[in-house]
Amino acid sequence: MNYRFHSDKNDLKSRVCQINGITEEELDVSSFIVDYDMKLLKDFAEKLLSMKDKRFFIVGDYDCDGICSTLIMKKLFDDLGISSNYYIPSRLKEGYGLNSEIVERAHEHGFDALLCVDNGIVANQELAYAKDLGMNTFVIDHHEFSEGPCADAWLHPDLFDKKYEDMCASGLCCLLSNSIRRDDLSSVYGGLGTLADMVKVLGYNRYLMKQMIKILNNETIYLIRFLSKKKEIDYETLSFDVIPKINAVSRLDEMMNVNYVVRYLIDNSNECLKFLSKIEEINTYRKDLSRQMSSLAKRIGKEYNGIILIRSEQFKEGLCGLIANRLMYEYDKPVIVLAKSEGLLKGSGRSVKGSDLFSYLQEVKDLFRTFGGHAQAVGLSMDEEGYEKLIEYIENNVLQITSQEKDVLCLHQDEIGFDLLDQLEELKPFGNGFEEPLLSIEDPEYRKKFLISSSYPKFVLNDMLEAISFNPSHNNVEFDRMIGHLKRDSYHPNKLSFVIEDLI
Ligand SMILES: [Mn+2]
Repeated sequence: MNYRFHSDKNDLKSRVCQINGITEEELDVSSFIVDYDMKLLKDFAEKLLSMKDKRFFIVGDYDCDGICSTLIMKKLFDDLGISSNYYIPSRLKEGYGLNSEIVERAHEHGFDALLCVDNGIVANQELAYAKDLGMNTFVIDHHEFSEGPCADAWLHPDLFDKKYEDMCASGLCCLLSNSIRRDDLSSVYGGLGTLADMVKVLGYNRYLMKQMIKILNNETIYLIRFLSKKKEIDYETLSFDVIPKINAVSRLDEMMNVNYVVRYLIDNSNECLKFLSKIEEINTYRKDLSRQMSSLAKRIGKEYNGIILIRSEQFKEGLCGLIANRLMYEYDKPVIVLAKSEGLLKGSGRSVKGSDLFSYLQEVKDLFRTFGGHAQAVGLSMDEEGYEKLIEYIENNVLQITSQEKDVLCLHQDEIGFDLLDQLEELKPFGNGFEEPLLSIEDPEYRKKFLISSSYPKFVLNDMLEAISFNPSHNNVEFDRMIGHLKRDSYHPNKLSFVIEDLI
Protein backbone atom coordinates (compact mmCIF):
# COMPACT_ATOMS: atom_id res chain seq x y z
CA MET A 1 0.00 0.00 0.00
CA ASN A 2 1.21 3.52 -0.81
CA TYR A 3 0.61 6.26 1.71
CA ARG A 4 0.68 10.02 1.62
CA PHE A 5 1.59 11.28 5.08
CA HIS A 6 0.30 14.58 6.41
CA SER A 7 2.04 15.94 9.48
CA ASP A 8 1.08 19.62 9.58
CA LYS A 9 -0.21 20.97 12.87
CA ASN A 10 -3.54 22.52 11.82
CA ASP A 11 -6.75 21.49 13.56
CA LEU A 12 -8.33 18.20 12.57
CA LYS A 13 -11.21 19.62 10.57
CA SER A 14 -9.03 21.73 8.32
CA ARG A 15 -6.57 18.85 7.84
CA VAL A 16 -9.32 16.42 6.80
CA CYS A 17 -10.87 19.00 4.48
CA GLN A 18 -7.51 19.73 2.92
CA ILE A 19 -6.82 16.05 2.30
CA ASN A 20 -10.18 15.75 0.55
CA GLY A 21 -9.58 18.86 -1.51
CA ILE A 22 -12.58 20.77 -0.18
CA THR A 23 -13.00 23.93 1.89
CA GLU A 24 -14.55 24.03 5.35
CA GLU A 25 -17.37 26.11 3.85
CA GLU A 26 -18.17 23.32 1.39
CA LEU A 27 -18.35 20.83 4.23
CA ASP A 28 -20.59 22.94 6.42
CA VAL A 29 -24.28 22.33 5.75
CA SER A 30 -25.55 23.76 9.06
CA SER A 31 -27.09 26.69 7.20
CA PHE A 32 -27.95 24.84 3.99
CA ILE A 33 -31.17 26.18 2.53
CA VAL A 34 -32.95 23.86 0.14
CA ASP A 35 -34.19 25.72 -2.89
CA TYR A 36 -37.63 24.22 -3.37
CA ASP A 37 -38.44 26.86 -5.95
CA MET A 38 -36.08 25.51 -8.56
CA LYS A 39 -37.74 25.61 -11.95
CA LEU A 40 -36.90 21.97 -12.63
CA LEU A 41 -38.72 20.81 -9.52
CA LYS A 42 -41.64 23.14 -10.06
CA ASP A 43 -42.14 21.99 -13.64
CA PHE A 44 -42.05 18.34 -12.64
CA ALA A 45 -44.43 18.88 -9.72
CA GLU A 46 -46.80 20.89 -11.88
CA LYS A 47 -46.94 18.15 -14.51
CA LEU A 48 -47.53 15.51 -11.87
CA LEU A 49 -50.23 17.49 -10.08
CA SER A 50 -51.97 18.31 -13.34
CA MET A 51 -52.67 14.59 -13.55
CA LYS A 52 -54.18 14.28 -10.11
CA ASP A 53 -57.09 12.26 -11.44
CA LYS A 54 -54.90 9.61 -12.99
CA ARG A 55 -54.00 6.35 -11.32
CA PHE A 56 -50.24 6.17 -10.85
CA PHE A 57 -48.18 3.01 -10.95
CA ILE A 58 -44.76 3.39 -9.32
CA VAL A 59 -42.03 0.99 -10.44
CA GLY A 60 -39.00 0.94 -8.17
CA ASP A 61 -35.74 -0.91 -7.72
CA TYR A 62 -35.07 -3.67 -5.21
CA ASP A 63 -32.12 -2.11 -3.40
CA CYS A 64 -32.38 0.24 -0.43
CA ASP A 65 -32.33 3.38 -2.62
CA GLY A 66 -35.08 1.97 -4.84
CA ILE A 67 -37.18 0.88 -1.89
CA CYS A 68 -36.85 4.30 -0.24
CA SER A 69 -37.70 6.09 -3.50
CA THR A 70 -40.79 3.95 -3.96
CA LEU A 71 -42.09 4.58 -0.49
CA ILE A 72 -41.43 8.34 -0.58
CA MET A 73 -43.52 8.64 -3.75
CA LYS A 74 -46.24 6.33 -2.48
CA LYS A 75 -46.53 8.41 0.69
CA LEU A 76 -46.67 11.61 -1.37
CA PHE A 77 -49.50 10.26 -3.53
CA ASP A 78 -51.36 9.08 -0.42
CA ASP A 79 -50.99 12.47 1.26
CA LEU A 80 -52.25 14.24 -1.86
CA GLY A 81 -55.15 11.85 -2.29
CA ILE A 82 -53.82 10.61 -5.63
CA SER A 83 -54.65 7.00 -6.36
CA SER A 84 -51.50 4.89 -6.71
CA ASN A 85 -49.87 1.55 -6.26
CA TYR A 86 -46.29 0.35 -6.58
CA TYR A 87 -44.29 -2.61 -7.74
CA ILE A 88 -40.67 -3.59 -7.30
CA PRO A 89 -39.63 -6.38 -9.66
CA SER A 90 -38.08 -9.54 -8.29
CA ARG A 91 -34.30 -9.36 -8.48
CA LEU A 92 -33.98 -13.07 -9.18
CA LYS A 93 -36.95 -13.67 -11.46
CA GLU A 94 -37.25 -10.40 -13.35
CA GLY A 95 -34.01 -8.55 -12.80
CA TYR A 96 -33.40 -4.83 -12.62
CA GLY A 97 -35.65 -2.19 -14.11
CA LEU A 98 -38.84 -1.72 -16.04
CA ASN A 99 -39.96 -4.47 -18.42
CA SER A 100 -42.84 -4.63 -20.88
CA GLU A 101 -44.79 -7.17 -18.80
CA ILE A 102 -44.93 -4.72 -15.92
CA VAL A 103 -46.19 -2.02 -18.29
CA GLU A 104 -48.81 -4.38 -19.66
CA ARG A 105 -49.99 -5.50 -16.24
CA ALA A 106 -50.24 -1.92 -14.96
CA HIS A 107 -52.26 -0.97 -18.02
CA GLU A 108 -54.56 -3.97 -17.67
CA HIS A 109 -55.22 -3.02 -14.06
CA GLY A 110 -56.36 0.41 -15.11
CA PHE A 111 -53.30 2.49 -14.24
CA ASP A 112 -52.89 5.33 -16.67
CA ALA A 113 -49.67 6.92 -15.42
CA LEU A 114 -46.32 5.24 -14.88
CA LEU A 115 -43.60 6.56 -12.57
CA CYS A 116 -40.18 4.89 -12.62
CA VAL A 117 -37.95 5.58 -9.61
CA ASP A 118 -34.26 4.55 -9.43
CA ASN A 119 -34.69 3.04 -12.90
CA GLY A 120 -36.18 4.02 -16.23
CA ILE A 121 -33.69 6.56 -17.55
CA VAL A 122 -32.58 4.08 -20.24
CA ALA A 123 -35.86 2.13 -20.56
CA ASN A 124 -36.98 4.02 -23.63
CA GLN A 125 -38.47 1.03 -25.38
CA GLU A 126 -40.68 0.13 -22.42
CA LEU A 127 -41.62 3.76 -21.79
CA ALA A 128 -42.56 4.19 -25.44
CA TYR A 129 -44.68 1.07 -25.13
CA ALA A 130 -46.50 2.60 -22.15
CA LYS A 131 -47.08 5.74 -24.22
CA ASP A 132 -48.49 3.61 -27.05
CA LEU A 133 -50.93 2.15 -24.56
CA GLY A 134 -52.01 5.69 -23.71
CA MET A 135 -50.23 6.02 -20.39
CA ASN A 136 -48.38 9.08 -19.14
CA THR A 137 -44.80 8.44 -18.08
CA PHE A 138 -42.52 9.94 -15.43
CA VAL A 139 -38.92 9.08 -14.53
CA ILE A 140 -36.86 9.93 -11.45
CA ASP A 141 -33.49 8.27 -11.83
CA HIS A 142 -29.77 8.85 -11.31
CA HIS A 143 -28.20 6.20 -13.52
CA GLU A 144 -26.10 7.11 -16.52
CA PHE A 145 -27.88 7.92 -19.74
CA SER A 146 -27.12 9.31 -23.17
CA GLU A 147 -30.45 10.77 -24.26
CA GLY A 148 -33.40 11.90 -22.15
CA PRO A 149 -36.09 9.27 -21.48
CA CYS A 150 -39.40 9.04 -23.30
CA ALA A 151 -41.32 10.74 -20.49
CA ASP A 152 -43.76 13.57 -19.83
CA ALA A 153 -41.37 14.76 -17.14
CA TRP A 154 -38.16 13.45 -15.66
CA LEU A 155 -35.61 14.30 -12.99
CA HIS A 156 -31.93 13.43 -12.93
CA PRO A 157 -29.14 14.89 -10.72
CA ASP A 158 -27.18 15.98 -13.81
CA LEU A 159 -29.85 18.63 -14.40
CA PHE A 160 -29.13 20.32 -11.05
CA ASP A 161 -26.31 22.58 -9.92
CA LYS A 162 -23.31 21.60 -7.80
CA LYS A 163 -25.04 21.89 -4.41
CA TYR A 164 -27.28 19.01 -5.51
CA GLU A 165 -24.50 17.03 -7.13
CA ASP A 166 -24.69 13.23 -7.17
CA MET A 167 -28.16 12.87 -5.64
CA CYS A 168 -29.45 9.32 -5.75
CA ALA A 169 -33.05 8.46 -6.61
CA SER A 170 -34.38 8.66 -3.06
CA GLY A 171 -32.63 12.03 -2.59
CA LEU A 172 -34.38 13.28 -5.72
CA CYS A 173 -37.74 11.87 -4.62
CA CYS A 174 -37.32 13.49 -1.22
CA LEU A 175 -36.42 16.85 -2.76
CA LEU A 176 -39.48 16.70 -4.99
CA SER A 177 -41.84 15.44 -2.34
CA ASN A 178 -40.72 18.03 0.23
CA SER A 179 -41.11 20.76 -2.38
CA ILE A 180 -44.80 19.88 -2.55
CA ARG A 181 -45.32 19.52 1.21
CA ARG A 182 -42.83 18.99 4.03
CA ASP A 183 -42.71 15.47 5.42
CA ASP A 184 -40.30 13.96 7.95
CA LEU A 185 -40.75 10.41 6.74
CA SER A 186 -39.58 11.48 3.27
CA SER A 187 -36.49 13.09 4.77
CA VAL A 188 -35.69 9.96 6.76
CA TYR A 189 -35.89 7.69 3.73
CA GLY A 190 -34.27 10.22 1.41
CA GLY A 191 -31.32 10.23 3.79
CA LEU A 192 -31.29 6.46 4.18
CA GLY A 193 -31.22 5.78 0.43
CA THR A 194 -28.48 8.40 0.07
CA LEU A 195 -26.37 6.69 2.73
CA ALA A 196 -27.03 3.26 1.21
CA ASP A 197 -26.18 4.21 -2.37
CA MET A 198 -22.76 5.57 -1.35
CA VAL A 199 -23.07 8.75 -3.37
CA LYS A 200 -21.17 11.96 -2.51
CA VAL A 201 -21.56 13.05 1.09
CA LEU A 202 -21.47 16.79 0.40
CA GLY A 203 -24.07 19.46 -0.37
CA TYR A 204 -27.73 18.44 -0.30
CA ASN A 205 -26.82 14.78 0.27
CA ARG A 206 -24.97 15.71 3.43
CA TYR A 207 -27.74 18.01 4.61
CA LEU A 208 -30.28 15.26 4.05
CA MET A 209 -28.32 12.58 5.93
CA LYS A 210 -27.90 14.90 8.89
CA GLN A 211 -31.63 15.65 8.85
CA MET A 212 -32.32 11.91 8.86
CA ILE A 213 -30.18 11.31 11.96
CA LYS A 214 -31.84 14.21 13.77
CA ILE A 215 -35.37 13.03 12.98
CA LEU A 216 -34.61 9.39 13.80
CA ASN A 217 -33.32 10.36 17.23
CA ASN A 218 -36.30 12.42 18.24
CA GLU A 219 -39.46 10.92 19.66
CA THR A 220 -41.32 9.91 16.55
CA ILE A 221 -41.02 6.18 16.16
CA TYR A 222 -40.77 4.89 12.64
CA LEU A 223 -40.69 1.15 12.10
CA ILE A 224 -37.16 1.45 10.76
CA ARG A 225 -36.04 1.93 14.41
CA PHE A 226 -36.94 -1.66 15.17
CA LEU A 227 -34.43 -2.91 12.60
CA SER A 228 -31.72 -2.06 15.11
CA LYS A 229 -31.52 -2.77 18.81
CA LYS A 230 -29.43 0.34 19.41
CA LYS A 231 -31.07 3.18 21.28
CA GLU A 232 -29.18 5.91 19.54
CA ILE A 233 -29.18 5.78 15.76
CA ASP A 234 -25.96 6.86 14.03
CA TYR A 235 -24.48 6.40 10.56
CA GLU A 236 -22.69 3.17 11.51
CA THR A 237 -25.84 1.60 12.90
CA LEU A 238 -27.65 2.39 9.69
CA SER A 239 -24.81 1.29 7.39
CA PHE A 240 -23.87 -1.93 9.14
CA ASP A 241 -27.07 -2.97 10.85
CA VAL A 242 -30.16 -1.53 9.18
CA ILE A 243 -29.34 -1.16 5.46
CA PRO A 244 -27.97 -4.73 5.09
CA LYS A 245 -31.27 -6.02 6.48
CA ILE A 246 -33.28 -4.02 3.96
CA ASN A 247 -31.03 -5.21 1.14
CA ALA A 248 -31.07 -8.85 2.29
CA VAL A 249 -34.71 -9.32 1.27
CA SER A 250 -34.22 -8.84 -2.48
CA ARG A 251 -31.04 -10.93 -2.41
CA LEU A 252 -33.10 -13.86 -1.15
CA ASP A 253 -36.44 -12.88 -2.58
CA GLU A 254 -37.76 -16.43 -2.73
CA MET A 255 -38.23 -16.02 1.05
CA MET A 256 -40.19 -12.80 0.98
CA ASN A 257 -41.51 -10.44 -1.66
CA VAL A 258 -39.45 -7.25 -1.51
CA ASN A 259 -42.63 -5.17 -1.88
CA TYR A 260 -43.45 -6.05 1.73
CA VAL A 261 -40.37 -4.10 2.83
CA VAL A 262 -41.93 -0.96 1.36
CA ARG A 263 -45.10 -1.71 3.26
CA TYR A 264 -43.18 -2.32 6.44
CA LEU A 265 -41.17 0.89 6.24
CA ILE A 266 -43.98 3.18 5.14
CA ASP A 267 -46.37 2.00 7.80
CA ASN A 268 -46.54 3.86 11.05
CA SER A 269 -49.35 1.94 12.67
CA ASN A 270 -47.47 -1.12 13.98
CA GLU A 271 -49.74 -3.32 11.92
CA CYS A 272 -46.75 -4.12 9.73
CA LEU A 273 -44.60 -5.23 12.67
CA LYS A 274 -45.41 -8.78 11.59
CA PHE A 275 -42.86 -8.38 8.79
CA LEU A 276 -40.07 -7.52 11.21
CA SER A 277 -39.22 -11.02 12.37
CA LYS A 278 -39.24 -12.27 8.78
CA ILE A 279 -36.78 -9.55 7.72
CA GLU A 280 -34.55 -10.45 10.69
CA GLU A 281 -34.74 -14.12 9.81
CA ILE A 282 -33.81 -13.50 6.17
CA ASN A 283 -30.86 -11.38 7.25
CA THR A 284 -29.57 -14.04 9.62
CA TYR A 285 -29.82 -16.59 6.82
CA ARG A 286 -28.06 -14.15 4.47
CA LYS A 287 -25.19 -13.83 6.95
CA ASP A 288 -24.80 -17.60 7.33
CA LEU A 289 -24.91 -18.13 3.60
CA SER A 290 -22.36 -15.38 2.93
CA ARG A 291 -19.98 -16.92 5.44
CA GLN A 292 -20.26 -20.32 3.74
CA MET A 293 -19.95 -18.82 0.26
CA SER A 294 -16.90 -16.77 1.26
CA SER A 295 -14.99 -19.72 2.58
CA LEU A 296 -15.88 -21.86 -0.45
CA ALA A 297 -14.93 -18.98 -2.77
CA LYS A 298 -11.54 -18.68 -1.08
CA ARG A 299 -10.89 -22.37 -1.59
CA ILE A 300 -11.89 -22.66 -5.24
CA GLY A 301 -11.10 -19.19 -6.64
CA LYS A 302 -8.44 -18.99 -9.34
CA GLU A 303 -6.36 -16.03 -10.35
CA TYR A 304 -5.90 -15.22 -14.04
CA ASN A 305 -3.64 -12.33 -14.94
CA GLY A 306 -4.41 -10.47 -11.71
CA ILE A 307 -8.17 -11.09 -11.67
CA ILE A 308 -9.76 -13.65 -9.38
CA LEU A 309 -12.53 -15.71 -11.00
CA ILE A 310 -14.82 -17.96 -9.01
CA ARG A 311 -17.89 -19.93 -10.09
CA SER A 312 -19.92 -22.54 -8.28
CA GLU A 313 -23.26 -24.28 -8.32
CA GLN A 314 -23.41 -23.72 -4.58
CA PHE A 315 -23.43 -19.93 -4.86
CA LYS A 316 -26.60 -17.91 -4.47
CA GLU A 317 -26.89 -15.36 -7.23
CA GLY A 318 -28.16 -12.57 -4.99
CA LEU A 319 -25.10 -12.81 -2.74
CA CYS A 320 -22.38 -12.86 -5.42
CA GLY A 321 -21.85 -9.10 -5.20
CA LEU A 322 -21.38 -9.22 -1.44
CA ILE A 323 -18.82 -12.01 -1.70
CA ALA A 324 -16.95 -10.35 -4.58
CA ASN A 325 -16.78 -7.18 -2.53
CA ARG A 326 -15.52 -8.93 0.58
CA LEU A 327 -12.79 -10.83 -1.28
CA MET A 328 -11.79 -7.78 -3.32
CA TYR A 329 -10.98 -5.93 -0.09
CA GLU A 330 -9.24 -8.94 1.41
CA TYR A 331 -6.99 -9.67 -1.59
CA ASP A 332 -6.84 -6.11 -2.92
CA LYS A 333 -7.53 -7.51 -6.41
CA PRO A 334 -10.50 -7.51 -8.80
CA VAL A 335 -12.86 -10.41 -8.11
CA ILE A 336 -15.68 -11.90 -10.20
CA VAL A 337 -18.10 -14.29 -8.50
CA LEU A 338 -20.61 -16.27 -10.55
CA ALA A 339 -23.42 -18.58 -9.50
CA LYS A 340 -24.06 -21.47 -11.84
CA SER A 341 -27.52 -22.73 -12.53
CA GLU A 342 -29.15 -24.42 -15.52
CA GLY A 343 -26.28 -23.72 -17.91
CA LEU A 344 -26.17 -20.04 -17.00
CA LEU A 345 -23.63 -18.11 -14.98
CA LYS A 346 -24.92 -15.07 -13.15
CA GLY A 347 -23.13 -12.85 -10.72
CA SER A 348 -21.05 -9.78 -10.01
CA GLY A 349 -17.57 -8.38 -10.22
CA ARG A 350 -15.94 -5.86 -7.91
CA SER A 351 -12.77 -4.02 -8.65
CA VAL A 352 -10.18 -1.99 -6.78
CA LYS A 353 -9.92 1.79 -6.96
CA GLY A 354 -7.85 3.01 -9.88
CA SER A 355 -9.21 0.38 -12.30
CA ASP A 356 -12.15 0.22 -14.69
CA LEU A 357 -13.56 -3.30 -14.76
CA PHE A 358 -16.65 -2.15 -16.63
CA SER A 359 -14.78 -0.83 -19.69
CA TYR A 360 -12.43 -3.79 -19.52
CA LEU A 361 -15.30 -6.32 -19.75
CA GLN A 362 -17.24 -4.14 -22.18
CA GLU A 363 -14.66 -5.24 -24.77
CA VAL A 364 -16.09 -8.78 -24.62
CA LYS A 365 -19.71 -7.86 -24.01
CA ASP A 366 -20.79 -10.31 -26.72
CA LEU A 367 -20.01 -13.08 -24.26
CA PHE A 368 -22.68 -11.79 -21.91
CA ARG A 369 -26.44 -12.09 -21.98
CA THR A 370 -26.77 -9.15 -19.64
CA PHE A 371 -24.07 -6.74 -18.59
CA GLY A 372 -24.14 -3.48 -16.66
CA GLY A 373 -22.50 -1.47 -13.91
CA HIS A 374 -19.68 1.02 -13.53
CA ALA A 375 -15.90 1.16 -13.08
CA GLN A 376 -15.74 -0.68 -9.76
CA ALA A 377 -18.85 -2.87 -9.86
CA VAL A 378 -20.42 -4.93 -12.62
CA GLY A 379 -23.32 -7.36 -12.82
CA LEU A 380 -23.47 -9.92 -15.59
CA SER A 381 -24.94 -13.17 -16.84
CA MET A 382 -23.56 -15.47 -19.51
CA ASP A 383 -23.84 -18.93 -21.03
CA GLU A 384 -21.54 -21.45 -19.43
CA GLU A 385 -19.81 -22.05 -22.76
CA GLY A 386 -18.53 -18.48 -22.71
CA TYR A 387 -16.56 -18.98 -19.50
CA GLU A 388 -13.42 -20.37 -21.16
CA LYS A 389 -13.49 -17.48 -23.64
CA LEU A 390 -13.71 -15.04 -20.75
CA ILE A 391 -10.62 -16.62 -19.17
CA GLU A 392 -8.84 -16.46 -22.52
CA TYR A 393 -9.64 -12.77 -22.83
CA ILE A 394 -8.43 -12.06 -19.30
CA GLU A 395 -5.20 -13.99 -19.85
CA ASN A 396 -4.41 -12.03 -23.00
CA ASN A 397 -5.45 -8.59 -21.74
CA VAL A 398 -4.25 -6.89 -18.58
CA LEU A 399 -6.72 -4.83 -16.54
CA GLN A 400 -4.84 -1.57 -15.91
CA ILE A 401 -4.70 -0.57 -12.26
CA THR A 402 -3.17 2.76 -11.27
CA SER A 403 -1.84 2.44 -7.76
CA GLN A 404 -3.68 4.58 -5.25
CA GLU A 405 -2.22 6.53 -2.39
CA LYS A 406 -4.04 6.59 0.90
CA ASP A 407 -3.98 9.75 2.95
CA VAL A 408 -2.72 9.37 6.49
CA LEU A 409 -2.85 11.93 9.29
CA CYS A 410 0.26 11.69 11.46
CA LEU A 411 -0.37 12.05 15.17
CA HIS A 412 1.53 11.65 18.36
CA GLN A 413 0.31 9.12 20.86
CA ASP A 414 -0.60 11.92 23.32
CA GLU A 415 -2.97 13.46 20.79
CA ILE A 416 -5.10 10.34 20.68
CA GLY A 417 -7.95 10.52 23.14
CA PHE A 418 -11.66 11.11 23.49
CA ASP A 419 -11.23 14.68 22.34
CA LEU A 420 -9.97 13.46 18.98
CA LEU A 421 -12.72 10.87 18.77
CA ASP A 422 -15.34 13.58 19.37
CA GLN A 423 -13.80 15.72 16.68
CA LEU A 424 -13.91 12.80 14.24
CA GLU A 425 -17.56 12.14 15.15
CA GLU A 426 -18.34 15.79 14.39
CA LEU A 427 -17.00 15.36 10.86
CA LYS A 428 -19.33 12.49 9.98
CA PRO A 429 -20.72 11.33 7.64
CA PHE A 430 -17.59 10.26 5.79
CA GLY A 431 -17.85 8.72 2.36
CA ASN A 432 -17.48 9.55 -1.29
CA GLY A 433 -16.02 13.06 -1.67
CA PHE A 434 -15.11 13.28 2.01
CA GLU A 435 -13.18 10.17 2.95
CA GLU A 436 -12.27 9.31 6.50
CA PRO A 437 -8.49 9.60 6.79
CA LEU A 438 -6.31 6.88 8.17
CA LEU A 439 -4.49 7.85 11.34
CA SER A 440 -0.88 7.07 12.09
CA ILE A 441 0.52 6.87 15.58
CA GLU A 442 4.12 7.97 15.11
CA ASP A 443 6.82 6.13 17.08
CA PRO A 444 4.31 4.46 19.37
CA GLU A 445 5.41 3.34 22.80
CA TYR A 446 3.49 0.50 24.29
CA ARG A 447 3.58 -0.92 27.76
CA LYS A 448 2.56 -4.41 26.93
CA LYS A 449 1.90 -6.63 23.96
CA PHE A 450 -0.03 -9.90 23.95
CA LEU A 451 -1.91 -12.15 21.57
CA ILE A 452 -5.68 -12.43 21.35
CA SER A 453 -7.01 -15.86 20.35
CA SER A 454 -3.32 -16.81 20.04
CA SER A 455 -2.91 -14.92 16.76
CA TYR A 456 -3.96 -11.26 16.86
CA PRO A 457 -1.48 -8.84 18.46
CA LYS A 458 -2.82 -6.32 20.94
CA PHE A 459 -0.77 -3.42 22.28
CA VAL A 460 -1.52 -1.54 25.47
CA LEU A 461 -0.42 2.07 24.91
CA ASN A 462 -1.85 3.63 28.06
CA ASP A 463 -4.72 3.22 30.54
CA MET A 464 -7.22 4.43 28.01
CA LEU A 465 -5.82 3.30 24.69
CA GLU A 466 -5.20 -0.13 23.20
CA ALA A 467 -4.31 -1.01 19.64
CA ILE A 468 -5.32 -4.27 18.01
CA SER A 469 -4.62 -5.88 14.67
CA PHE A 470 -6.73 -8.57 13.03
CA ASN A 471 -3.87 -9.51 10.74
CA PRO A 472 -1.81 -12.34 12.33
CA SER A 473 1.27 -11.45 10.27
CA HIS A 474 1.47 -8.20 12.25
CA ASN A 475 2.68 -10.24 15.17
CA ASN A 476 6.33 -10.30 14.13
CA VAL A 477 6.97 -7.02 12.36
CA GLU A 478 9.12 -4.14 13.44
CA PHE A 479 7.53 -0.77 12.97
CA ASP A 480 7.69 2.98 13.63
CA ARG A 481 4.13 3.69 12.67
CA MET A 482 0.78 2.20 13.56
CA ILE A 483 -1.73 3.01 10.83
CA GLY A 484 -5.43 2.52 11.43
CA HIS A 485 -8.70 3.88 12.74
CA LEU A 486 -9.80 5.09 16.16
CA LYS A 487 -12.92 3.59 17.73
CA ARG A 488 -14.69 3.57 21.04
CA ASP A 489 -14.06 0.23 22.75
CA SER A 490 -17.43 -1.47 22.44
CA TYR A 491 -16.99 -3.38 25.71
CA HIS A 492 -15.39 -0.63 27.79
CA PRO A 493 -17.06 2.71 27.06
CA ASN A 494 -14.29 4.67 28.76
CA LYS A 495 -11.57 3.11 26.65
CA LEU A 496 -10.49 3.65 23.09
CA SER A 497 -9.27 1.09 20.64
CA PHE A 498 -7.07 1.75 17.69
CA VAL A 499 -7.76 -0.80 14.97
CA ILE A 500 -4.49 -1.38 13.13
CA GLU A 501 -4.56 -1.71 9.35
CA ASP A 502 -0.85 -1.58 8.77
CA LEU A 503 2.41 -1.51 10.70
CA ILE A 504 5.34 0.07 8.90
MN1 LIG B 1 -29.97 4.02 -6.81
